[in-house]
Amino acid sequence: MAMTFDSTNPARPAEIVASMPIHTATDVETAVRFATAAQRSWAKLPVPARGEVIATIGEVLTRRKAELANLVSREAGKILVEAGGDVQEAIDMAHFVAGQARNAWGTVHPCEMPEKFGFTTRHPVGVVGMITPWNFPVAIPSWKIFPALLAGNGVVIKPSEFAPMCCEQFVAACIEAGAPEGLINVVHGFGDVGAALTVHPGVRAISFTGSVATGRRVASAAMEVGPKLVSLELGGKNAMIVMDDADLDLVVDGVIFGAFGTSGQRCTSTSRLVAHRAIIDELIQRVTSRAAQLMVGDPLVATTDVGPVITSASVARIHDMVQTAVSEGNELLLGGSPIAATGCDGGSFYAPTILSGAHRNSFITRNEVFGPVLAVLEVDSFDEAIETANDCEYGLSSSIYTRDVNHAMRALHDLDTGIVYINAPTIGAEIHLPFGGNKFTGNGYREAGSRGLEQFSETKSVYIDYSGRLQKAQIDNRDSIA
Ligand code: UN1
Repeated sequence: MAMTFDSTNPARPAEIVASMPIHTATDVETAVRFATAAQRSWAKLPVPARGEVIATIGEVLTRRKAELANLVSREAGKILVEAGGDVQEAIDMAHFVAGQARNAWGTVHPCEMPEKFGFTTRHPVGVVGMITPWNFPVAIPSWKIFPALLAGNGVVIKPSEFAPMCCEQFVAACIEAGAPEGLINVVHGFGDVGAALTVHPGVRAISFTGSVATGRRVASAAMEVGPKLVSLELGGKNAMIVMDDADLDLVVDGVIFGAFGTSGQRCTSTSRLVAHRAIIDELIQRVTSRAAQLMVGDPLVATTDVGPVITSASVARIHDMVQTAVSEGNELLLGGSPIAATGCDGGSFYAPTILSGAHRNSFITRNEVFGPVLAVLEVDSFDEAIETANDCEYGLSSSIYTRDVNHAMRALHDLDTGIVYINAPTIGAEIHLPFGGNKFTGNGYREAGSRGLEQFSETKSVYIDYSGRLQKAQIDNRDSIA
């Protein structure tokens, strides 16, 4: 009998959402064997035929959207509308990737020699290992699994132990839609299962989304036994700049959604509010009074604005970080403590929190909180705002609110992040644009969009010479060596 672990509802931890097996290295071995065998015939299917299976997965997800959203809400603690958005992202991704199946699969190039041309094409990498977080427990697996399947790969995925059932059900939908037996395998458990997957010689590529610390371990372990293709999607410390000409009504809506949506647990969450001195007092007053009205509570209740954070350990970590900020002299304007919610015994709730007086080197400015905590920084000018936003180890998302087109254009050029928003908060990326970031946020890959296939396929460059003679590039078409 396999050992098991429970995933629980973060709003009501007494409610067990699922009981899952704790897999072992032997189970990982079996999963890789299944994926390897299934991948061989899957890769023989024409790409549009693979795309049709993905399109059908989109239909199954659409039909099961409400049920899956309910599960996301119960297992990951997202309020229902956001849980629906999580599932919708996977549906959108299915449509997009299915469409890619009938799109260009490479590029054609003229050659420097006559009667010769070149083109590129994509090939599967084989079996892809995936390690995914709990905060987008349906969307993130879809960003990885659909392009990996389209590219002709087999999959072994290890979801977070905090939302294993969401992944299990997502994969069940893929199988219901016609993904072949053994092609997508889920392994459950803790860090050692992810580690076994990472170093398995049958796994050619590893796609990881999570913390910088774990990402570093995954990458070095994979390279130790590799080389392997390793793509990392790590943290963020995303800044929203508010200039003195901004539409403050729009800003307030944006900050509230960006900082406290998903209880601040998106890697794109707005966690630094970089505000111009001329408007900072009014902005702080308006954001604080709006945040004070947010309904924190059961994510299944339609009137709830902010659900729980994922675990009681998260509550403790967030609280510790807020206390460090306060001890450094940052002023606590709102929140700053764990709270209880009606009907949610033992739920892991943290009050929406706003700290002012932070500066560039403050603890709260430099460290990712992953909770409903916003730090406000004051700046005097556009240049200082950009420098402040960029003074950060991470480079995922950023935003600027301004009505000055020159400032907007300069900001989108100068902000050192993979995603930039103008007059919108730092969250809310759409799946047909590349997603990912600079600096410590990743290692250069992008997920989703046109680049989503890159991490799951090998590019092959092909030269066809129909001249009937040996043609030496760089030599025959030159008169001399000079
Ligand atoms: C994440 O936080 O890990 O852009 C992903 C967004 C979402 C995805 C976030 N579409 O906020």
